[in-house]
Amino acid sequence: QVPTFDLERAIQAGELKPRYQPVIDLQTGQIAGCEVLIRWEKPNGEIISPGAFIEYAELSGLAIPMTLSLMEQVRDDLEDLCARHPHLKISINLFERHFRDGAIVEDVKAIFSGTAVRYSQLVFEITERQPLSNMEGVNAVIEDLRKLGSKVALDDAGTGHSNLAYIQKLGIDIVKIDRVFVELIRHRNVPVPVVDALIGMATELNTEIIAEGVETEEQALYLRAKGIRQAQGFLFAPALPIDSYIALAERMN
Ligand code: G
Ligand code: G
Ligand code: MN
Ligand code: NA
Repeated sequence: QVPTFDLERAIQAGELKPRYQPVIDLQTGQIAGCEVLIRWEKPNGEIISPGAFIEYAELSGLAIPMTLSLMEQVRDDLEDLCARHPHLKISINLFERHFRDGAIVEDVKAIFSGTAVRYSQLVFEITERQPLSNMEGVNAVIEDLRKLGSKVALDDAGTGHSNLAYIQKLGIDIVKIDRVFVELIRHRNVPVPVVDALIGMATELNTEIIAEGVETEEQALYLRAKGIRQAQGFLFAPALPIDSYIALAERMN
């Protein structure tokens, strides 16, 4: 439903813009960082969610230029904040395409080297939703990103076909528990075995955990009681425009 030409033109015109969803430290209540989520802001004020064009971007080959443009904007938006708060992390979603076209590592260097955004502040998310075809490419990209000092997160964990061995082989630093599992938590004291199993898996692998889609206090309390430190979701904030994100990050740090 999105014509090629229009998405390509929109990238050039700077209509694809980053929003920033805060990631909260459940122990301290401070902001640990953010996830970058793209939005298409039309000149007429209409805002289109990525669900409508992300698959098209992947198929059309526009995933790479779109992510490049996004990373440049992220750098410009967050350089000052990162200089003041070097512990803040920035999480960027990658496409499957990035693991076939190894250029992502060179692009990251070209965009962020010599800026106040350190490589160690960057996290790259790989979704588990789609199968990763080229495992050699995936492993090489992950290795190179980690060599820079960045971290790699498995996004949408639990929705795909990953097992312990698969994730261990990838060399993942962070597991992001998908919101379909967090949604199952109704009360702080009522166990949800599938959530506990994912936490157990991440613990076994010695990775950090971020819970996604936290919408209620009960969910946050349940997760915190399980030792989970980081969470994002509408309970805290949706993906925010840059000015709101910076204001919040300054206030909560
Ligand atoms: O923000 P929202 O919930 O509408 O995002 C819908 C989907 O689009 C999510 O699965 C999210 O991971 C994906 N998405 C959002 N921004 C980006 C992006 O910049 N790159 C990639 N690859 N996926 C994104
Ligand atoms: O696949 P990924 O985890 O990158 O997707 C993040 C998506 O989830 C974004 O589209 C974001 O807008 C959405 N999202 C973020 N927080 C919540 C939440 O608390 N509830 C719901 N339903 N969606 C959320
Ligand atoms: Mn994500
Ligand atoms: Na997810």
